[in-house]
Amino acid sequence: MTTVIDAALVAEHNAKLASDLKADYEALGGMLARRGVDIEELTSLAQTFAVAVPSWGVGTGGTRFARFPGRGEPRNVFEKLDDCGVINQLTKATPTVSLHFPWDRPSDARELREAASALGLGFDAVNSNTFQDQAGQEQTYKFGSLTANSREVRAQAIAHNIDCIELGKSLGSQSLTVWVGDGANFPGQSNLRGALERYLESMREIYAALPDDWTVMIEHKLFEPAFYATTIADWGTSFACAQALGPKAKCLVDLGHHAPNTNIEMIVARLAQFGKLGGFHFNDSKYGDDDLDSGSINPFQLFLVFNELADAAQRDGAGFKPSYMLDQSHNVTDPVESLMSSAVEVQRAFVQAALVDRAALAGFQESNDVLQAAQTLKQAYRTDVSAILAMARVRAGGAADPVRCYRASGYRDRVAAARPPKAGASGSGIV
Ligand code: LRH
Ligand code: MN
Ligand code: MN
Repeated sequence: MTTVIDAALVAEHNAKLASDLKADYEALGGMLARRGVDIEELTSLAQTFAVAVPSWGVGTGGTRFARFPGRGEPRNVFEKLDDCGVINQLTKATPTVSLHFPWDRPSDARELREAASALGLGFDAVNSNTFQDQAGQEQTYKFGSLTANSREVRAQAIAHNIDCIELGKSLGSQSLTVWVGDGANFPGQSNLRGALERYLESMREIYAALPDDWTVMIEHKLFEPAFYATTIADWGTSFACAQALGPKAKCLVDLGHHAPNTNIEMIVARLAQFGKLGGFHFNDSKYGDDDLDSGSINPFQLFLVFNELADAAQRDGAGFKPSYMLDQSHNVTDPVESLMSSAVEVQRAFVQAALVDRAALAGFQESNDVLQAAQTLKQAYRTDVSAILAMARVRAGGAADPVRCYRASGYRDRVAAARPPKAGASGSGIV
């Protein structure tokens, strides 16, 4: 397996931080032991955590208004994989990549699969894209894709999704995520019920092309680019469609795709209860689909989501295994640094949720001791588990401090020299 940053440099970085880490780890271990918690168990648990990196996240994103290219941006899917390799090498928490087609369409799928495995990477869900016209395409998605009035447009969108499944199969992926921006900008523009009927009709054809061990994940989003009525706007619509399609259809929750203040953890609980929680796109937001780094705005919400996931895991056992993916895009930070930070923040929420004393919580709920129930969650959330995360990384060969190690490696300078800027690099900042 190739490493993209010199392993000796990572070892040197870890050696410098070793005594501080040991002291922090022992102090935390002592504190947790007084609560009856074994730090070693938590560290092993942290090592089981994995979240996929979105291929489109390693390029510099943009907004609907502007795009400011970053230094050393990857120019193709192989370079994107290299960046993903660095993220996993230093965090040891991102062993898979989620590809987006046609942005990442390889000319040779086997070559791509081999490049990934040389970096120790595999592939999570593949994403289709019918929210944007592609060069050489016959029909336009201006008025929708899977819900379009035109039979020809729908057929093209269905064929693209089936093509994504075929590509995904050859890459070892096992799920397809479908997000469509279809909807209306004005009242009266489309028949609201008719659009959903056409969506289901199209999705049935895509569903029929799924291998037995595959899942199709329906991603809802409140608005944008449709500003009046988005066809798959909410988890209720997503859930109803997943139910109508069958057991291989599930729902994907992108944290940025809800109205401000929506109780996302409750959506997670509902979907888990009814066996339809397929996966996540983790990110953070203040206003809308902001695609900011996980945990940067509302880390307590992220913790509460993981608290529901811990509850579902306890109830449903090993069968409960939603996909964890990041979905973010940046204009102002180095995407590798941002993705590493996000992966660590999601892992932090996972470990903090494992610290919740579930038996005590259930007892306080039973006796209606509201204050103590809330405090039980807060105690876990307030615990700084950074030393556990760092120890889990170091033991797995990652970096004690991924961002510091990355900066010391000079990776960005090296790729900036090797990857001269390319105008309008694809795969980021479109939505
Ligand atoms: C839509 C979305 C969806 C797309 C990605 C680029 O806003 O979250 O997941 O595939 O952004
Ligand atoms: Mn998303
Ligand atoms: Mn989004």
